Amino acid sequence: MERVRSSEAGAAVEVVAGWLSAAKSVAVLTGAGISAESGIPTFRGPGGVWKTYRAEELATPEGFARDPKLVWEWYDWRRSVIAEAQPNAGHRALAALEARAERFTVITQNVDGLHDRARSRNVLQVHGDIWTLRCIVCGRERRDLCPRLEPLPPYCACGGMERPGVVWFGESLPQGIWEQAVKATKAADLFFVIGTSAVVHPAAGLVYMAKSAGARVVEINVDDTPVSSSVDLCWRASAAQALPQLL
Ligand code: BV8
Ligand code: ZN
Repeated sequence: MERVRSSEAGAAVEVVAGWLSAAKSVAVLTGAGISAESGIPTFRGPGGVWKTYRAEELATPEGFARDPKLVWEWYDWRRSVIAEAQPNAGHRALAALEARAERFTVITQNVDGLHDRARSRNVLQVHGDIWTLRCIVCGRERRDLCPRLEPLPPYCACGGMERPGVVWFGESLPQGIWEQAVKATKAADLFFVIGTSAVVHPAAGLVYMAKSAGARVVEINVDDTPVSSSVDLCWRASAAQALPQLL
């Protein structure tokens, strides 16, 4: 297992570019780190959003039931930050790399929609979408791109309160999307895990699934993570610096 540090980034580019040209099907798991260079704070890093808030209060059904207004204030703030953000060179490089393999799937834990805005064509949002609102009474979903919702919490035409269309802790992932993510992971001969602390399951489990299905696994992260010791190549670099080098 090769551990390439950013100082030997040249070596990483050569090796990964070689694996990419030989790959028929590529799957990529991304986390908040790929959006960091778009100005969107990560969850667990220095200055991460979980620092100012506690995850269990905000990203759980119990937290929402207890204080829907507080949870909505947090999501409304995040929506306003994301509305100002642009896809960065990392998102754009991933979209461009799609043409390099017969099958190329982006599996993202991010709810910011930046992969779609960067024109990636095959994106699986396994933790939902921050722009989607879902009524807790009638279940109707709608996309609302207005970064400052009025009133908070928002209400559905049926009178029911709406929640963010994201997956909270203790909630299962959207069935169909998760199945597609597993299928793409098992079929991949090259798997990237980019900008995730790999502590949230079942998403983080895709890395081990790819490995045991025989894929080569490349981690692109500025830091060590629990999967770093299991991947074939650790590329210690930011996503916006590393990915464009593969083009
Ligand atoms: C479920 C909501 C059950 C959306 C989120 C014990 C063991 C295993 C699992 C569990 C356990 N106890 C509880 C669980 C289950 C739990 C879980 O995993 N908990 C963890 C914390 C222990 N999981 C769940 O509850 C999941 N559901 O299991 O359901 C079930 C099953 C069947 C039927 C019914 C129920 C649901 C998980 C989804 C939770 N929702 N958020 C939102 O508001 O965004 S999770 C939250 O963390 C975000 O969604 C985010 O996507 C996710 C992961 O965070 P990351 O993306 O990795 O971001 P982070 O800040 O952590 O890391 C950033 C990384 O980037 C760092 O490594 C950093 O070094 C790097 N970086 C920074 N800058 C850069 C960079 N890398 C590259 N370039 C840079 N420039
Ligand atoms: Zn409704």
